[in-house]
Amino acid sequence: MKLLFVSTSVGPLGTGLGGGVELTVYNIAQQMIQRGHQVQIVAPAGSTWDNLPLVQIPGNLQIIAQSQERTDPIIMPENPVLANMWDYARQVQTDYDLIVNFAYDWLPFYLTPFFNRPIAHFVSMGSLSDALDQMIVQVAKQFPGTIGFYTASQAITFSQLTPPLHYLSSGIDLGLYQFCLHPKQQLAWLGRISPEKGLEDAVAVAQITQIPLKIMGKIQDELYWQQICENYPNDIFEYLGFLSTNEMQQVLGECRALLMTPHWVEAFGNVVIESLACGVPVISYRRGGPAEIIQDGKTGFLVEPDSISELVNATQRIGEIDRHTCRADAEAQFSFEALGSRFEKWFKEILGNR
Ligand code: HBI
Repeated sequence: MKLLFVSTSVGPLGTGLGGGVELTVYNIAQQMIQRGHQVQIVAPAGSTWDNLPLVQIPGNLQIIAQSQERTDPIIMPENPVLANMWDYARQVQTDYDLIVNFAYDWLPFYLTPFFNRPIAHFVSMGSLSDALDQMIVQVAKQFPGTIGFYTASQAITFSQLTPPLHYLSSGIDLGLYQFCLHPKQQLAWLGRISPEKGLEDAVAVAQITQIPLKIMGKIQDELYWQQICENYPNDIFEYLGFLSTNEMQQVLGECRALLMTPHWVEAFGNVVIESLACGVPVISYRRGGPAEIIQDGKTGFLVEPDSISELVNATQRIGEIDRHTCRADAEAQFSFEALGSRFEKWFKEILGNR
């Protein structure tokens, strides 16, 4: 298949601003190439991936959807990179069999009927915007089978979606993650530093348990980060920055647990399977994707959403979890190959229905 991937519009690839969907685009592109398909990725200028075929498009980034209100109208900046990426896709569409959209934005869904090539839409978050929800529902109805999600708990946040819906889960290149059996006395928190990720809850757990917290990820909301630094003594947490996968997994593997504190319905939680791949159990609120990935009591603990005291209790019980079970679970369910097979099957189904 000749595949054109059109990336998220909120950050160049490789900067961490695109969050989990960056890892998803990277992994699927690699998997499709390994399976003999042709892939071209269209992404905002400034993307740093040098080992994948990238077309870099200039323009102003989209506002991140999770910072807007559900009833907000669709907002487009002047010289929008989103529109510029899709104008490029329009120009080259006849060179490809299938276009794959990874942007969580209104425009690609609206443009779908104007293209003469099928578009597969991978939806990377739960419902956030009435205007976008309506467009997703419309495309699901007009082009059945072309909408994919990470998980069922993410998909049910959109009402009246016409089946068939595809749940692709996620997957990682397990060879990049080393299993670590003997951790240090420290906890990890991983992800975009933005209010919906609930970092302050993990810092509170570190403060109560007096176990140091290693924080890794892109600071997306400076003000939010400043508030955390002001509210908590910084001897209990250390911010290590947005690290490469290799550097990140070295720190993560030495932690007793990863704390997942989503204040929203996390669509999946790639950081959960990265943690399991290192043998690190995950403690998370029972909400969204992580609740479908973590096996409570086996590969981590699921607790009452927003209950810091239950996070603390689970942290104190973490020795009950066998770290080998965590790694084995990542291998069984979230391997690179399993991910590639799911996406390849979805793409072929869309082309087969043409
Ligand atoms: N917001 N408007 C918009 N467009 C995106 O593509 C987008 C976003 N917010 C977050 C995001 N993408 C990714 O970080 C998540 O999909 C993982």
